Amino acid sequence: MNNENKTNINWYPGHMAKTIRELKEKIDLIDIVFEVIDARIPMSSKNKDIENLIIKKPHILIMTKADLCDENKTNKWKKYYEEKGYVVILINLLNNPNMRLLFDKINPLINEINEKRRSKGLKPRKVRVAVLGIPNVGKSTLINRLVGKRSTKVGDRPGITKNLEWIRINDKLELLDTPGVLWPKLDEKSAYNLAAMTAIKEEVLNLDDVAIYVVKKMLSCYEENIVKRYSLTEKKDIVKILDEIGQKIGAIKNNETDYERVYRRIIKDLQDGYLGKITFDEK
Ligand SMILES: Nc1nc2c(ncn2[C@@H]2O[C@H](COP(=O)(O)OP(=O)(O)OP(=O)(O)O)[C@@H](O)[C@H]2O)c(=O)[nH]1
Ligand SMILES: [Mg+2]
Repeated sequence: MNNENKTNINWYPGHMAKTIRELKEKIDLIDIVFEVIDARIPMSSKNKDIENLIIKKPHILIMTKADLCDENKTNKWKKYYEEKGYVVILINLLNNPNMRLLFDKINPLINEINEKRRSKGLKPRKVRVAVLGIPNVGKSTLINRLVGKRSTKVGDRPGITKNLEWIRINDKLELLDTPGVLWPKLDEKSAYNLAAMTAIKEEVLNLDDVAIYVVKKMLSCYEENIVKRYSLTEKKDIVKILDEIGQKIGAIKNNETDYERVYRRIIKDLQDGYLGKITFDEK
């Protein structure tokens, strides 16, 4: 374990800066914004650079991955954002999501925009919605759900969408799919939360740091879940805990714990929901 090499997680490749630049250029073309965040990290997954860019646009805050979050905690965040004036939707985009919920919120905005055009003597036109957010939160999945078929690429890694892409939804609506963007200097807590929830490319991470962060966070907030998952008897000494997990999952090499496998399993279990429904941002 290279604990002395403390992670200074940062992932702000050129395409993210380029996306922000292109969005700034296009912002006047955009009528409405869907800001997509991860319900498990409602604060860490909200990008201030995006917030600043869209401050004057009507927008809807969409919290995805509702199936994986701790509803109790996430609902507090939902309420917090609602009190700040946001229209918020908490949604599970897998398993037949009810997109009516979203259309019910967009339709009044569409009507309002067309009404404004009409009052200026302009013809109604397709309303343009930009779907923005950090990597891997489900922006493209959301668009596919709205179109009703797979029209843009999705994947369980960050950085799947590479370019801005307009997608027609119906006669009234057009959506802009965008690559996920982070911001240049991540604070440590957000960085670990983002890393744990796969918003950051694996290649730039020290998996040991991320996995240990997850274990500690689980022990402090969801002790029962992690103890049960790996039949832990140890709850304090991190090396002993990792050894116990190694034993439990059979990650043993030459009679020693295969830590690399242990780290990967912990992170994967978290992401796949095997550590229970969790929310890592505290409200
Ligand atoms: N469990 C769960 N998984 C989801 C949900 N929404 C999206 N996903 C998964 O999250 C992963 C990322 O989805 P994408 O739609 O590619 O995410 P994106 O925001 O477009 O990502 P980038 O293009 O990389 O910025 C995929 O594996 C989806 O199946 C959800 O509500 N619940
Ligand atoms: Mg995408």
